[in-house]
Amino acid sequence: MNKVANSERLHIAIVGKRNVGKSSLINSLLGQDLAIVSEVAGTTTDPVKKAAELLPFGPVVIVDTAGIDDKGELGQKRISKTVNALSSADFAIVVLDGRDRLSDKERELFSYLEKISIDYIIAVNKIELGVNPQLLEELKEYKALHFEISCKENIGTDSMKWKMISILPQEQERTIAGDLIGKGDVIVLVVPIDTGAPKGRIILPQVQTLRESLDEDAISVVVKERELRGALSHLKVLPDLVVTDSQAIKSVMEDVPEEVPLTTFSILMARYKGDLPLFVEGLNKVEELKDSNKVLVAEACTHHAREDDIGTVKIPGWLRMHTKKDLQIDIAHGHDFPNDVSNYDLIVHCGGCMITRKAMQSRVNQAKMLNIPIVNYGVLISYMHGAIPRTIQPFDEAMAQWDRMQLQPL
Ligand SMILES: Nc1nc2c(ncn2[C@@H]2O[C@H](COP(=O)(O)OP(=O)(O)OP(=O)(O)O)[C@@H](O)[C@H]2O)c(=O)[nH]1
Ligand code: SF4
Ligand SMILES: [Mg+2]
Repeated sequence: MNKVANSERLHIAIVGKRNVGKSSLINSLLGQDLAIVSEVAGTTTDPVKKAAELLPFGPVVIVDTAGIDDKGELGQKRISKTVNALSSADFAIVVLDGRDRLSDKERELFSYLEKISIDYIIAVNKIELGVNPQLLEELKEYKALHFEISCKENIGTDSMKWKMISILPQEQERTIAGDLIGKGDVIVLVVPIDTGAPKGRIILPQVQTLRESLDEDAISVVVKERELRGALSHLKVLPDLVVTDSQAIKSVMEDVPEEVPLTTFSILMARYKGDLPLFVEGLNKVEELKDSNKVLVAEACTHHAREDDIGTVKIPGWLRMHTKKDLQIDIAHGHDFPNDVSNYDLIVHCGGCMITRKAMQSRVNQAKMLNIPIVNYGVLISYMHGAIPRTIQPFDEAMAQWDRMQLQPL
């Protein structure tokens, strides 16, 4: 089975006013009737993600969205969900009705896409019913390529698809841990199977690290924390790298000899999707928190909310115990990341394994732009357990950041 995780696929959002043919375009691009099409304006109400093979490009997620001209209070909520979906997209197709002129909503949409640096193309649809020459004139103001198509009559959709594939952003090949691993290295992965572990499987960062270790022709040993000591004593050599779940860091640190590089899956994630030196810098703020300061604990999916209490209980508990301050702590799950985080003093974000790098980066950039310190669970948990700087030692930039700070290991 060749299944690429959704968070690793390029996300293409299809946006535009109601009834312009967004869902029809998805069906045309994928050559299948996947999205619901109807003449009723407002058929698509929530962003709908479809994992698909966009041939010959490869695996993508196509995000169908509600019209940007939806009306009323509910309409506003739908529009804000569309805007949210756009912030995690890598590319967008704006669909227009060829008979109309450009509306203010569509102009705002172009400005927004340019502001958040998302490349897009424009699909002028329904051309078999006619094309408004003024619309084509108005589109000349914009740099984005436009294509005149008809989803209904299958005109121009194929050539648009080919051109789009040639300009889709190519994600730089990134590794979660591959650059730390050499051929023949011995890599030990510590994977606790506790109440937080999903039934019958292991979580994405662990799978990705194991896969990259295999790709690098390393020798991979996977154990629970209780078996770690036994595994290390059976090995004839010291491991070249140990990676553990953050929550087991205290006992793992005691079991792994000082000279062995040790890090956590969540710190690997911080580097892979977020910004590890920035998260290390965020630890400064933990020491400066004052009574009634506001902290946002953000989880990118609802996994932990269901499976354990890391974000709701443990992180708030550790923060309050460590700072001895009366903190105001808000928790955001899934897509509920606030549009405006300007009134927070610190953001503590989860590893973000289930969202795209783009989505994680957009949250990190929001914090950066507003000068709000941000850490991730892995960096914070390691720090709280006295494992920083040890767990960031393999990463030069993060270590350089730590060395610039006045903090001491706890
Ligand atoms: N004539 C013509 N009709 C089209 C074309 N593409 C889509 N339609 C029709 O336009 C209507 C709306 O199509 P959808 O694909 O549901 O449009 P949408 O933008 O997803 O609409 P909402 O989800 O309601 O925002 C349907 O009746 C389609 O059959 C086209 O190229 N030509
Ligand atoms: S995205 Fe965040 S909350 Fe969801 S499983 Fe990954 S680390 Fe946990
Ligand atoms: Mg639709």
